[in-house]
Amino acid sequence: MDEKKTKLLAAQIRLETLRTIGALGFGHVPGSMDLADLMAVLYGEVMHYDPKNPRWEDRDWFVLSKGHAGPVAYATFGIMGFYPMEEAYTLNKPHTHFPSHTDRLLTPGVDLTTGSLGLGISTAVGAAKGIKIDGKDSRVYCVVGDGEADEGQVWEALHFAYAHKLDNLTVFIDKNNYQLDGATADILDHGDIAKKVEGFGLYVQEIDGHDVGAIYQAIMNAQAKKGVPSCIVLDTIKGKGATFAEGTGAHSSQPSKEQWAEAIAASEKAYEALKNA
Ligand SMILES: Cc1ncc(C[n+]2csc(CCOP(=O)(O)OP(=O)(O)O)c2C)c(N)n1
Ligand SMILES: [Mg+2]
Repeated sequence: MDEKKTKLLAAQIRLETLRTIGALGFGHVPGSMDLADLMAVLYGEVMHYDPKNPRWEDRDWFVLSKGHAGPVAYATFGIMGFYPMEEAYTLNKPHTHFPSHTDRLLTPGVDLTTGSLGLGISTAVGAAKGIKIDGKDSRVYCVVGDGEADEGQVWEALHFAYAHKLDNLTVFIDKNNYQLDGATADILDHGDIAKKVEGFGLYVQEIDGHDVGAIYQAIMNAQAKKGVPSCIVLDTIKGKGATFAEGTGAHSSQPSKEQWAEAIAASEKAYEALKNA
């Protein structure tokens, strides 16, 4: 894996995520920004896809079960050439193809519709099973939020994935320790979520979700594991790379014009610094 290139891509994804949500002025900045490193590894290094043919039959699938992070997917797809990046700056405006939550009928690159928490992983498991039935080699990558994991159907999906030996499925849990109303530990404590998933029979790894090298290695380990689905728990910082959100635990953001300008300028600077390094 080209670590320098991947870090640069992650910085570009963060910048375009901010520009996309910034064009509207408010939205799910924190839960989008913390996935930029994962998206850079997946779309820059790991996944097989064709931006000119998003429904290519042999593609790998990506399911953003925490669908409110749609903007980080739109930024990634725009950068990778699914559509001109500027199109995503119509986020959530009338007649847009970029709703705040991902919709497979509206946006090229979105494989399954999500937004109602718990739904995405259930359909991702179905996709992984379907791919097996069709005898294909494609893989399914699905991102679940740690708050989302309060939903019972997340655990039903894991149960099914284990029982059907879906080793073409990798589930990422974005463990940023916050959900809509506050800290996950205060709302409905999971305890050690990695151990919990392990108890369902999956092959589980827990890593720094902002370390692109570690993410890549964990995905390679997951791919090498035969007969069981995998889960990678990503330790992340909600809002990573957004000056007004990082470290606040906030779920959505409506910063002032000045705060937007400051955040985008800081993100541009971070991107340029990596580009010139
Ligand atoms: C079934 C369902 N219930 C409630 C919501 C409203 N909602 C949207 S995001 C969210 C919190 C999700 O927390 P988490 O999964 O930890 O997301 P992240 O921290 O990654 O943003 C809630 C309750 C929803 N989208 N779907
Ligand atoms: Mg969370």
